[in-house]
Amino acid sequence: FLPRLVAAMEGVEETYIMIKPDGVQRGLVGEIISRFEKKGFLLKGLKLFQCPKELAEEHYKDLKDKSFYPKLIGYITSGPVVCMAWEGVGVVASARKLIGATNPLQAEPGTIRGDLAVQTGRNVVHGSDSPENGHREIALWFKESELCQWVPAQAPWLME
Ligand code: IDP
Ligand code: MG
Repeated sequence: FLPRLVAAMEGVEETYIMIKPDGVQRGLVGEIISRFEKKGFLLKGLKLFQCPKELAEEHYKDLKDKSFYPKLIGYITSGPVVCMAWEGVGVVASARKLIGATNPLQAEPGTIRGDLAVQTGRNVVHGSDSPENGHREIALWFKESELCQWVPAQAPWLME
């Protein structure tokens, strides 16, 4: 199985997924992790973390001119978040589909935001928007030593 598995790794991407403080406070951690796990992506990093203000500002630096930016930084630093690094072929766009539209009222039923949230300012989860940002954000939120390279036992049953 292993040579075929390595061949299947062509086009592999990584994405940074974060359960925001509302998701943690509302007890949705297991539910949200479970959706990515069941889909079949590979979990490479996972931690509960109190985000410092400087890190939140760096993560959301592209939004610093938006009117909601101060509230966004307050929201993300208001309590612990769950940081995750997920790997897989096409994982960036697929994770964004699992998450759903930014405004939960416009997110499709079946998506995380569509099922579990009502407001843009409390939309429970973050997902990187491009493979480049996936790399950038994982490097921003994780130390190299916090990431595991491993092959799950179920790998040959997920990828041919
Ligand atoms: P995304 O999380 O779906 O990629 P972005 O446009 O990158 O959406 O915005 C980042 C985050 O900023 C959103 O997930 C949401 O928490 C917050 N945000 C975006 N637009 C608004 C808004 O109009 N009001 C309040 N918060 C917002
Ligand atoms: Mg975004």
